[in-house]
Amino acid sequence: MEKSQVGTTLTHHALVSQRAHAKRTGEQPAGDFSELLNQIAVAGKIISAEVNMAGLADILGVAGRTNVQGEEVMKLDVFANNTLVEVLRRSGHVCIMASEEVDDPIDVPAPHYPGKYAIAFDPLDGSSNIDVNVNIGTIFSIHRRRDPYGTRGKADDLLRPGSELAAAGYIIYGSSTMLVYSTGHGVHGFTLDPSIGEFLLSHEDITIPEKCGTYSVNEGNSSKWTPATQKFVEHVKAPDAGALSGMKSRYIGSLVADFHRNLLKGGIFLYPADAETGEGKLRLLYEAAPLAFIAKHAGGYASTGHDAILDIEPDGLHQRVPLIIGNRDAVELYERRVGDEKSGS
Ligand code: AHM
Ligand code: MG
Repeated sequence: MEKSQVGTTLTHHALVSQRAHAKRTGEQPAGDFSELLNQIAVAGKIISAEVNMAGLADILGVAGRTNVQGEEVMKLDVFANNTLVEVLRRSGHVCIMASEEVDDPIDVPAPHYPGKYAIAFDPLDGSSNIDVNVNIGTIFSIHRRRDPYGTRGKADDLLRPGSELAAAGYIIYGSSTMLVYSTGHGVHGFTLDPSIGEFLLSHEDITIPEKCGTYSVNEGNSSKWTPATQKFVEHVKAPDAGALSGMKSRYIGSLVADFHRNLLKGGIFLYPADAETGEGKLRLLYEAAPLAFIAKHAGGYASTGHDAILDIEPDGLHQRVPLIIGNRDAVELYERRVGDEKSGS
């Protein structure tokens, strides 16, 4: 994209991409997706402002506390959820939503126009880090509704494999606020310029670096790992065990932050299956699938160890999966370790 002195705003970038999509598919460019992304960015700016105020406003993740004006204040993850629901409901571009914070699908009742997209989000990922001023983020995934002329969306519009996603992304609230998204044509990052309140293109066409130099896993859980995970981690941290060894360890405990670092620097993140239950911790629709979509379009890969994350047919909105994500060669090595374990070699 052409560079200009004022920078490329997210809105402009999305409009240009949508026109390119329309040209490829022969559809009329309606601008709906750009407007939807713009509304996600608006919600992100509101959440970002609240996150930055958290320490001052004394709302550090504790529900039911009162602020200095004596008003009851909302827990930050509840605030983020309510902001997204309200902004997206009014956007006119969403027919149904699902949130990690809410048990059931979130309807878009009249008078709001039921738009053509279904959206799932983790409003504030890494919430255990809220109280300690560590990066947290919002993750979102977007499907085109199945029935373009239906009146209301259905949960089925969301219960689909990640390979069918129209777009996905995340907003990270860190030393600066960044929005990263993909519609399947590159992964692009925008940094919020607080002085003008705009997300400006800062990372065009992100590709994960070839060298996978970092592994990110909660090693405190190692006693609950399968032998395949244990072998894999032993290998990557061994100083000189050949390819994909000698990695350094970095674990923040905020998926969005761990993923973002590995995306920019090269690395593999693991939240593997618990050996006893076979289950992972992270949610397919709100965390694994959107980040798997981003990883794929940046040249990386995501797997449970058995299956590609993007191929999984969800069996429920809140389904959990093991998540191994990052550089393709490293994730494939993990899959081979799981395969060896299965075959007894
Ligand atoms: P959350 O959605 O409740 O914040 O939980 C998900 C978080 C991820 O951000 C992070 O990768 C993981 O949980 C960390 O879990 P653990 O503390 O078990 O290592
Ligand atoms: Mg989360």
